[in-house]
Amino acid sequence: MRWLVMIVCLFMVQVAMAAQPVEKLYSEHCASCHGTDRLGGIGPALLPENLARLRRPDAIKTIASGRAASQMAGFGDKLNKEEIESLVGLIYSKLPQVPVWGENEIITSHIQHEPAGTLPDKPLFSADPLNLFVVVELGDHHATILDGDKFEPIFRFPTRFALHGGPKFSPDGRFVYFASRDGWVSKFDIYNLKTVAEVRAGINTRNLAVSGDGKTVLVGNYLPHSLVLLDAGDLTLLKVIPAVGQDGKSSRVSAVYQAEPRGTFVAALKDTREVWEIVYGKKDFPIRRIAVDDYLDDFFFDQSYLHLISTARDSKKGHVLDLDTGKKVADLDLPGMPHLGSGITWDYQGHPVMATPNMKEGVVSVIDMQTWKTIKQIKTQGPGFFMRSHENTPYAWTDGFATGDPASNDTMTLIDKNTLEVARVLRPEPGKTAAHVEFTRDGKYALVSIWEMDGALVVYDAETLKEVKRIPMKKPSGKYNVYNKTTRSAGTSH
Ligand code: DHE
Repeated sequence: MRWLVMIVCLFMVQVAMAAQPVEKLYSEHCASCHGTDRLGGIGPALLPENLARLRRPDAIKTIASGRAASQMAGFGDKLNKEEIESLVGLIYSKLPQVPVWGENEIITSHIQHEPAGTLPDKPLFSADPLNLFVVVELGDHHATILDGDKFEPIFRFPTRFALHGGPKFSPDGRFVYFASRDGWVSKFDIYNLKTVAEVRAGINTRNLAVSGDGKTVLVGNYLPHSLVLLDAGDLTLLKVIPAVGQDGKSSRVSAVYQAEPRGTFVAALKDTREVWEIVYGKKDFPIRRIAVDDYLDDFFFDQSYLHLISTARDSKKGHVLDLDTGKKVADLDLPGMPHLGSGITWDYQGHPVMATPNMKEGVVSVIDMQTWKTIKQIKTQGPGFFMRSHENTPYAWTDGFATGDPASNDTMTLIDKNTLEVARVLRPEPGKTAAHVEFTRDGKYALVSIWEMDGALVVYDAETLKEVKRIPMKKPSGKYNVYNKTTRSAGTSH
C-alpha cells in the first residue's frame, strides 16, 4: 500500500512540476524577447498561427541550441528536456482570446527611421535601377539588392523576422515594401539603401499590396481578422477595416492584391463567402462586397484584371469571377492543390492561356482563358510551388519542391510555351532544393534559388540554359525584378 501512495505522490509532484512552471519558465526565459503575451518583441511572436511553418522537433532544437545568425540563444544548459517540451506545448497552444491589435497598437508601433522626402532622389549606385533584384534571404532574415546586369550584390540589410509573400514596389520602382508573418511592414528606399519607416499592422499577417497610384498600402491579416490601410509615404495608419462578412461572421484575410486597371484592391477572405473590392482613390475607401458561392482562396488575375481566378476551399474546382458583373462565369477543372498565386499567362496559338503549378501533384495545368477549358496537364518531376516566365523567353520554369520529395526537390522543369511539352529538366545542384525563378528585365537570364542555408542564386542564360554565375546566399527564397514587377510582366506574379 505504501508503495502505491508513494507512486501517486510522485505522480502528483511531477504533474505539479510540469503543469505549473511552464508559465514561469516562459516569463523567466522567453518573455523579455518574445513579449509577456507571446505577441513578439525583439524576437518573433510565439503563437501557433505564426509558428505554422516550424515543425515541433525544430522548435525543440531551436530552444535547446538557439538559432544561428540570430539573437536566439540556446537554453539546453538551463532547461531540461521536459521543460523544453512543455515550453513548446505552450507556444503551440492558442491564446484564449484573439489578441487586440487595433488602431492604438498600430499607431504606437510606428517607427520613422528617415523623415519622408529628406533623402536624395537619385540612386547612390550606377546600376540600372529598373534591372535590380530584391532577393529575400530567409536563412538569416536579410534582403539583398542585386545588380541585374553584373549579377553583383549592391547592398545587404537585415529584415524583420520571416518575411512572406512577394515584396511590392512603388510604381516608379524606388521603394520596396516588405511584410513579415509577424505583421511588420517595412518601407525600404532602394535609391538610398535605407529602411525609411516601419509599422506593425497585425499579429499574423498574410501579405501586402501597394495601390497602382503608389499612395496606399493594404495589409491583410489572419490575426486579428482585419485589413489595414497605410499611407505609402510614411506608413502611418489610414484605416483599420474589421474583416466581417454580411452574415456577421468575422474572417481571416487570406491575401490582398492591387488591381491597378480597376483602381482597386481585392481581398480574399478565408471564412466568409465574399470577395471584397476596395476603391483606393476614394475617400474612406468604400468596399464593394461581391457574394460568391464558396470560400475562395488563392487568387490569380488575367492581365486586364477583369477576371479573378481562384480556388474554392471545399471543391476540387477553380472558379472564374467577372469582376465587373460580380458573377461567376466558369468553373475550372483543377484537381489536386493548384497554386494559383504562382500562376502565369502567355499567348498560345493566338489565345491567352494561364498555367499553374500544383502543390499536391507533379502537374502543371494549362487553361485557355477564352473558353476556360483545361487544354493540357503537363507532367512535371513533382509537386511545384512557384512558376515563372517572361515575354522574351520560350520556356515556363517550375520547381518541384512543394512536398519536399527528394526525387523532385532539386529539379527545375522547363515547359516549351509553344508546344506545351517539357523541353528540359535542370538540376542546379543535385540533392539541394531548387526553387523560385525570376528573369532579368530583358528576359535573357533566369535566376534560380538554391533554397538552403548555404544556398545560392544560380544565374542561367535563359536561351542556352548554361550556368553563368553562382552567387552565395543564405536560403534565398523569392527574388523580384523591379522592371518585371512594376510593369506587371505576364510571366511573373503581381
Ligand atoms: Fe507563400 C506568396 C500563401 C507557404 C513562400 N504565399 C504567397 C502569396 C500567398 C501565399 C497568398 C501571394 C502573396 C503575395 O505575393 O503578396 N504561402 C501561402 C500559404 O497559404 C502557404 C501554403 C501556407 C502558409 O503558411 O502561409 C504558404 N509560402 C509558403 C511557404 O512555406 C514558403 C515556401 C516559404 C515561406 O516563406 O514561408 C512560401 N509565398 C512564398 C513566397 C511568395 C509567396 C516566396 C512570393 C512569391 C512571388 O514570387 O511573388
